[in-house]
Amino acid sequence: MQIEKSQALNKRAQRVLVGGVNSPVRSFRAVGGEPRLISKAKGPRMYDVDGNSYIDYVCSWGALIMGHADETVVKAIKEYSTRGTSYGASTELEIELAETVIKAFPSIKMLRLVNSGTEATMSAIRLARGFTNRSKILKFEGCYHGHADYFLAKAGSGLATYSLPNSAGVPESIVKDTIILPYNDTDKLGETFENFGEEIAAVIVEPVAGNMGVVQAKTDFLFMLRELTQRHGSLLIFDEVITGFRFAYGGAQALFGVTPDLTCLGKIIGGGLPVGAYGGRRDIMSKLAPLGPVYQAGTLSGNPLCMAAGLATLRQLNGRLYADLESRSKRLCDELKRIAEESQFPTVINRVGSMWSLFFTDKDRVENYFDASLNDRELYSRFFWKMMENGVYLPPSPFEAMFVSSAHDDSTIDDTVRAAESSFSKTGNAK
Ligand code: HOZ
Repeated sequence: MQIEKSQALNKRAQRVLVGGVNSPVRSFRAVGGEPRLISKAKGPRMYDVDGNSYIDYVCSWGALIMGHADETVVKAIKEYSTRGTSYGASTELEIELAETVIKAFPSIKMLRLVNSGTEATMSAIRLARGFTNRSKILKFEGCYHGHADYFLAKAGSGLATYSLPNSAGVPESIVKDTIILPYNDTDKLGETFENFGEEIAAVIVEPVAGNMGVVQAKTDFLFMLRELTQRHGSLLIFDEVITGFRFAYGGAQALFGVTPDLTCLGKIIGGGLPVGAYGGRRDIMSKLAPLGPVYQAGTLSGNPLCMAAGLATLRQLNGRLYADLESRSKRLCDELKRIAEESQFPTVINRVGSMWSLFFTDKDRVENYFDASLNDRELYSRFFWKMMENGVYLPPSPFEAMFVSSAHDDSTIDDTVRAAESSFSKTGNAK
């Protein structure tokens, strides 16, 4: 595989970008070796600057449910861009996107659009604190809610990837109000609410965690969260930045039948352009400026190109598309499990719809961050590089989710299975 151009660009990047990247996981440090610089992508495939082609299971970290450069999305961006790229004033597109989201998520009565998932979650916390007049928030180990200071403790994604329990630069005084519990642990949850229930402004949770690999919340855990928050006057915030529109039109809350007070969205609703959103109960959202005293604003919020790309994506989602995503993702994961077993690699594959991950572990199940952290990183790295050599691009970290898009057709899945067969056979011994 030729990689000279990527290597040269990496050298250039190291001089001007921190670690050569603009987001740590992209540096490939977790898997060793050098990142490939991407020059274009179409459908399920990405192409690097040296012309190598990869079937992509990162899909812009879940944003690209229609695959790369989807024709409808590209057309919408092209068409709208001739009318201007940003006004700092409202447009009809923002209303349309909000209406579309509200129709899909019955728990959301009003929405605020922002520019990223991080902005959505940090603003939702401010709003929850403003609404309840309480300070404490509760989050779960291995869940990642973006990089606002008070979330950066025992978080997933890049912190898990680089084994950072928390981030430097976050004063103790800021995280003192963050309570952290193990995911899916109903006993600890009950105890915590008994002790601090009246002080907790909000519980924030990924209903399917996608930042310690994919780990699904148990239904009784989610129901308990709903019951306890209601009883103690705390708000329940679902971080559906990854799961929103991923496996059902109404997100994970539709799948599990649990209704949060606030929901955070991002990724898919921007069709691959930078977007975030938070919304929920009308009485809570009405506390936000200009209606209420909780402040949050943004120059590029509701940017028309992002709205156009998001709407062009959401309009294509339907039951048929989700059914296809489910069956192709299931076939892929079943085949990977079979190959791993035949090759005598102990693995757990967690999958919810079209998001999934592969843990190299002796355990039977991966249900929380502790289980996920037992993933054999060295084995993952070896497998990752064999898959790269065989033309499949997996996340360069064992703690990130993998995504199937509607562009991953049956033949793409077949190609991936063949690549996995060859990769497992060359990954060496499990131990
Ligand atoms: N935190 C992102 C995935 N969960 C990574 C974003 C990126 O590196 O592009």
